[in-house]
Amino acid sequence: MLFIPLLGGCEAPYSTLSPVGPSAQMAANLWWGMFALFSLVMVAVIALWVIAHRRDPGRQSPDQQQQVQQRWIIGGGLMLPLASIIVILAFGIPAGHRMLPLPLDDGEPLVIEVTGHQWFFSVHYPEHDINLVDELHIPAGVPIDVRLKSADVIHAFWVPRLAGKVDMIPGHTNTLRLQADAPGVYRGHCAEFCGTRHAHMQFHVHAHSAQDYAAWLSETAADD
Ligand SMILES: [Cu+2]
Repeated sequence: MLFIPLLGGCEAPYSTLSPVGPSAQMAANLWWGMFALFSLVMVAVIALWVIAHRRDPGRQSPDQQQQVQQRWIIGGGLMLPLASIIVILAFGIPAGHRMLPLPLDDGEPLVIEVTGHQWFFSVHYPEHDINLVDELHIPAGVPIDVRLKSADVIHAFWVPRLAGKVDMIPGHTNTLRLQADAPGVYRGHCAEFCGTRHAHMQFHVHAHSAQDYAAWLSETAADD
């Protein structure tokens, strides 16, 4: 109950709990699953604490007392955390796997290169030779591979409503598979402290319908 007022903040533009893409949806599902599981554990622990306080200890021999203690250590201290971790991994590992830039059943994903700088993102469309700063334009409903690089220090590329965050490492390229299910403007931010202006290192992802994207592409390519 205590959490309900806090969840009101989850509609914000940076909220991972209002996902608009498949991999963000998986992360949100995992979050809700973990929230439910840990809420259940917390309620059970509080209930046991209340029962333990009210219970009449009765007359137990020291041997019996030790047996009860051992049972609780094995059950609550070993079996319960182990079972919780196994359940989370059983859902978490397949979810993480599906977020990888795996080969598609048909066709190739659109590739966009994004390079982190202190303190902006330069965006390059290799197929169309389009260059942008702090904004990406993508077609909605199709997978995009964002190739992430850095020109100086470590940054991280994160559009919370579309996908997980991935580091941008100097001398190395990481690929993030990203998809917006609906047209809209989605906010992104550098998610790795990279210097004094890190807090201002923001960008926007504009997701267009197929028609609008084609129009944007021909207009922007002509301007360049
Ligand atoms: Cu940063």
